[in-house]
Order: sequence, then structure tokens, then C-alpha cells
Amino acid sequence: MKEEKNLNKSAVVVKHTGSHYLLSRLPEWNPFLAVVRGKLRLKGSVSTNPIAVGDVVDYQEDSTGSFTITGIHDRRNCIVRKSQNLSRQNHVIAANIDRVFLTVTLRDPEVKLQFVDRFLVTCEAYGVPVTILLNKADLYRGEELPLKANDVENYAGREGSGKLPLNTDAAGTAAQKSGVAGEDTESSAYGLADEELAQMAAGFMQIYRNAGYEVLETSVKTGYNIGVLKEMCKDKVVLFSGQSGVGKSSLVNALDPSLNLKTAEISQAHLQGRHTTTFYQMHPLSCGGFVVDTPGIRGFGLVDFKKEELSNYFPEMLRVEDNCRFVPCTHTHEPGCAVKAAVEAGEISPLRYSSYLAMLEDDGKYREGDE
Ligand SMILES: Nc1nc2c(ncn2[C@@H]2O[C@H](COP(=O)(O)OP(=O)(O)OP(=O)(O)O)[C@@H](O)[C@H]2O)c(=O)[nH]1
Ligand SMILES: [Mg+2]
Ligand SMILES: [Zn+2]
Repeated sequence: MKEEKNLNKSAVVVKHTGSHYLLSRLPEWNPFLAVVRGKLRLKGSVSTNPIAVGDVVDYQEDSTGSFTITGIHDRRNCIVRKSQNLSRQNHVIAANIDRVFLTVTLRDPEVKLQFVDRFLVTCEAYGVPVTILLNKADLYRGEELPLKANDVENYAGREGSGKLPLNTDAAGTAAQKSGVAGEDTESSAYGLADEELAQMAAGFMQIYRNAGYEVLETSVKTGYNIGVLKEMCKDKVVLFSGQSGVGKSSLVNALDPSLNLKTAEISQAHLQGRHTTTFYQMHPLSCGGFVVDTPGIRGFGLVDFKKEELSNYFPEMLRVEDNCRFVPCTHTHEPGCAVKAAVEAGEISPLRYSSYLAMLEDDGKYREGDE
């Protein structure tokens, strides 16, 4: 046994807080604390966190019985976003993830499509499979959730959700039918907002399914599609990400109620989440598999990329760009551009295309605020 002590062993990082890491030798669940040596921390990394949840690391036990991380294995994939601070370092959200569930809601909080698109680009660039979860589906799937008097009160007097620029026929018709964009009244708010939201949901799903993404509607409140989600998580390492208040921790609790993660009502004043989850942490699921719950993200900074590469990370553009007259083509001003033709023909969503243009303009710079 004694000889074994100094041998390098490996384990997976399941939680990161300050300078401490919680490791477990997956698929066993036996978390123990370890620290990092300063040397390893500095090693040529431009990241604020050279070691992230999901990383496979080597560790050693010293004579006092404490554990030190001695090395980090190559990553299969990771999700990286640019930090907002002046150093403009990168932040690794997690590594070696089988699937990311990018969780969004149409209302409370309202989805930001540019955020979604930036996140998706990062998943494409780093090779992380992603599924979009459209959570709180109970808000527009009325038949599955009988309304209680409280609900009607909660939604009365709020601003309509018409701000989301879902430029589809369906959304347009709904707005016309309701005729009250932005002026919900106590008597009409729930019913009309409900229908409007349903149309927006249809528009949202159309955009992202057309682009080539899987979109799954879920509701923690009614249990809608939680069984499907459970199947998708089985024996995998999955991660939930998205804005604060979209229900990431609630979804994880729905997969395994014994985890009992902290969740919080969104702020009624700002209709946003309260940043309830503050750590990146992996949890074992009783149904098999491991799930990483993450803090809500306000904005998503893209790490540096080459302009001519960006469209490769939009699956619907990648499909047609071989037909562009010029190679490489930025799909902006070039004549004979197949991407622009597809946008004009309605085959590529104009909203996705304008996200693309905004990212090109950003030129790798980060403008939106984040945590
Ligand atoms: N109506 C409805 N509310 C939900 C659903 N899922 C979650 N919520 C509510 O949304 C609020 C926020 O849920 P959380 O799970 O704390 O959200 P989060 O994404 O983990 O938020 P952060 O930890 O701050 O990033 C809570 O009040 C939940 O009860 C759902 O499917 N339908
Ligand atoms: Mg949370
Ligand atoms: Zn082109």
C-alpha cells in the first residue's frame, strides 16, 4: 500500500471553488478535496481557470494525507467563453461533456437570440453536442396545466413578450390576432399572452430546428418531457447552461429529486433570475449518469476566431457555403454568395444571419456585460 501513495492516479474534477477542487474517480462517486500547485496553475494558460469541472486530472497523496493535482489530461472537448474583466482571459465552463443542454425560456426571463447563437457557435467550435431545452413550456401549453387563480394574477399587468423578434408568419399572425402587444390588461393577460407565447415557441423551434439543432420543450411544473430528458442523460456527463432563472437547477432536481438543489423564484421587479447557483458542480444522477449544474450567464463572449471560419459554426451555412463563388467568402458583400441567396430564399433564418453579422462585426471583441 505504501508504494502506491506516490503514484499518480487520475480522477475527474466535480466541483471547483477558489483554489480547492473536489475530485471523484468516476463512475464511482467518492468526492475528495485536492489543491493545485502554483506551478501548474501558471503553465502557459490564458484561462482564468486552467482546470475546470469535467477535467481529468492526475493527483498525488502526500505524507500528510492531502491530495495535490499534478497534471491535467488532454480535453476531448470544452466550452470556453471570454471573460469580461480587463485581462480578457478565457473562462472554461466545463470540459469533457457528452452533451450540453442550453436551457432557454421565452418569458421570465426572455430569451436573447444573440446569446443563444453565440453559445451554439462555441459548442460547434469546440465540438460539444448541444440540445436546446425550451423550458417552462407550461406557460404556453395551457391544456397541460390547468390555470389556477394565482397564475392569472401573476401574469396580469405584465408587459407582453412581443419584443422577441420572431419574424415568422406564425408570430405575425398571433400579434395581429391579439392586437394588444405591450398592453396586457388584467382580464385578458393570461389568455392572450398564452397564445402569443405558443406562437413564439413555434417560431423559436422552427428557427433552431431548421438550423439543424434538436429542440426539446420541457416543463418542470408539469413534468412534460422530463422522462425524455432522463433518457438522454443516462450514463452520460451532461451540462445545463443558460441565463439565470430559466430553470437549470429545477430541471436537475426533476431528474433526481434527491439532489435537492437550491432554486429561486425570478425577481418580480426585473423578471430575471437571481443567480441562485454560484458554483460549477457535477452531481451523480440516481437514474445513471452525471449532470453539471452551472451559474446563470448574462452574456456570452466569443473567444477569438478567424472571420472566414465563423460560418463553419452555423450548421445551416456550412451546408450551403460550398456553393459560394468566392472561397473563402464572408457572406457579406461578395457576389454569388450561396448563404445570402439562402437567406433571401427563406432557407436560412434572417435572425440567425443577423447574429452571424453581429459576431463578425464584434471581431472577437466582447461587448455585452456578463456575470
Ligand atoms: N412555470 C415554470 N416555472 C419553472 C419551471 N422550471 C423552473 N421554474 C421556476 O423558475 C425559477 C428559477 O428556477 P431555477 O431552477 O432556480 O433557475 P436556474 O436556471 O437554476 O437559475 P440560476 O441558478 O440563477 O442560474 C424557479 O422559481 C422555478 O420554480 C417550469 O418548467 N415552469
Ligand atoms: Mg441554478
Ligand atoms: Zn458566401
